[in-house]
Amino acid sequence: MATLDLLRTALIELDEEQTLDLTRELLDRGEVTPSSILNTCQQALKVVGERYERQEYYISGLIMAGELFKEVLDLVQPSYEHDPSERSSGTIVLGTVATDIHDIGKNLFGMALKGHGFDVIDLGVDVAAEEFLAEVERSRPDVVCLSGLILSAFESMKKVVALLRANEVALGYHPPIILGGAIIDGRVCDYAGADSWSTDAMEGVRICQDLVARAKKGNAQ
Ligand code: B12
Repeated sequence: MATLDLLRTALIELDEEQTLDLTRELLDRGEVTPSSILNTCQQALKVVGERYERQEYYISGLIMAGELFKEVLDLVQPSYEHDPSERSSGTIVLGTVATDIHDIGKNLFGMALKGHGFDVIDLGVDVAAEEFLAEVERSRPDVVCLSGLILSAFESMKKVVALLRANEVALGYHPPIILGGAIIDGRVCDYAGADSWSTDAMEGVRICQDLVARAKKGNAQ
């Protein structure tokens, strides 16, 4: 019988057939939530990353793990869809910062935001600070979300924050900026000068909801 533990092992071992069969079975049985399936896969990818670091897996292992996660995401996605007739929770500009091409976590976070009623403008990967600024000028989002998984992303995040902050007067408001991605923590957040951070998509959604609620309260006063 399928369990989250078996799914974790199948993904760590890069066994495509097992991973997809177990995901389908878990979804069909409905005893675990779609989020717990994705959390399990996120943990498995962390282990794949550690094996890559120890040179037990090559780059092909990272690629395979990434592709497998995307296939799992395709199976899980329908459970996340939002009723388009509901009012928007706010607008988010999202992107993976310059020099970084990791997008699985960004896409997953984007999907979770949409599932909670946010309009998401996804700028893609390897996004320059200037592109973030241009989009913020255009769409005036409630929150700007930066994703990054490699060390060079820290510098890119810092650049985005500095550029947006330097243009606040012209923009006429202070767009909150939050960071996310496997290797982000409080120190990176402080270094970049961002407002908040998370390594968990659902917590990221809650942070966006809080920021939007706070801004609304501020405007009402
Ligand atoms: C898959 C993978 C790849 C794939 C990416 C495929 C793709 N389309 O994304 C490929 C093979 C392309 C790749 C390439 C590289 N990778 Co890579 N990769 C990984 C791996 C195994 C998994 C990443 C992943 O998708 N995780 C699953 C997702 C769901 O997790 P997540 O991204 O953290 O996202 C979650 C949260 O963080 C959050 N979230 C994400 N974004 C945001 C944003 C906001 C605002 C918020 C609030 C939340 C949020 O939501 C998600 C769900 O909860 C990680 C290992 C790891 N620990 O993560 C290494 C890892 C990130 N890679 C690493 C490296 C070194 C590389 C390469 C440099 C390898 C090389 N020699 O070429 C290149 C870099 C290329 C580049 N310029 O970007 C290192 C980085 C180490 C470091 N300190 O810099 C890691 C940590 C592996 C390791 N332990 O060594 N990689």
